[in-house]
Amino acid sequence: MTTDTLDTEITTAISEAIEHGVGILPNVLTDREVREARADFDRAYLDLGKGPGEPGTRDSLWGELLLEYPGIAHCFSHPRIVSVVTGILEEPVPFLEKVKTNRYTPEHIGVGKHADMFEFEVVPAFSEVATQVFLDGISTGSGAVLYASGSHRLHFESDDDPGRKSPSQEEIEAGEYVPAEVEAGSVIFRIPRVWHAVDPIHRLRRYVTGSYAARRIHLRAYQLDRILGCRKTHRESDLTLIPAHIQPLWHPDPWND
Ligand SMILES: O=C(O)CCC(=O)C(=O)O
Repeated sequence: MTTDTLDTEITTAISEAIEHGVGILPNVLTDREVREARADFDRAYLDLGKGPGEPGTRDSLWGELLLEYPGIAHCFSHPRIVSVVTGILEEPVPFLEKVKTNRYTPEHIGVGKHADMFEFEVVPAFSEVATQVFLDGISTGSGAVLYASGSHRLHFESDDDPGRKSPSQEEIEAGEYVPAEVEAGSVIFRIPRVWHAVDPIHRLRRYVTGSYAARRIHLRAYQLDRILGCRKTHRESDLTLIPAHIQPLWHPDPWND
């Protein structure tokens, strides 16, 4: 594939995520990288006590222990993934707020319609994006991500509408949803507020997911506790334990003080 094609794929994923709330970057990982990531993923689930997976369950792992598995850590700093995140957030070095993996073991009912939020508050536009690096393909037959195009914008602060309230769960349920389907090794970029759901799952569904934030908006002192909670880590955490390729993304500047 030529450099021009790769650049076009990146700019397309950025503009799709901005317009629709979901953007796709196809075939980011090579077949070999997918195999390595799957092997590390399965090992992490056994090492960290999640077992081989019970039908009907979603098992998540998160925190810096995941970064000890190179096949998983690679999914957070892959240059093409970081390029798309940088473009969406307009942030030269995005802040990797949270690292996580999800495993759905079939048969699983999927996930109901919702938007990711702690409270029904409006937020600054494009201050966060979640990446989903899929290690198994998803399709309308099994585990597609369903989303309501453009719904993320209803949750953004607006100068024209200072008293804006975010939509209710009833409105989210009533949205019009379209499927996102990808092959293993491809990435979905999701603006957390976009309304989304997951189709019923009939095949193993594994992915590695990062939450990236715009430093200029999210790294205010009062949010550090939340970030530390997300990471299950400590302010004193030893940065040298974080792989060198992750460190620039991981380190919040205010901790330099
Ligand atoms: O598994 C997915 O694709 C999305 C899960 C989900 O809805 C969420 O984490 O908010």
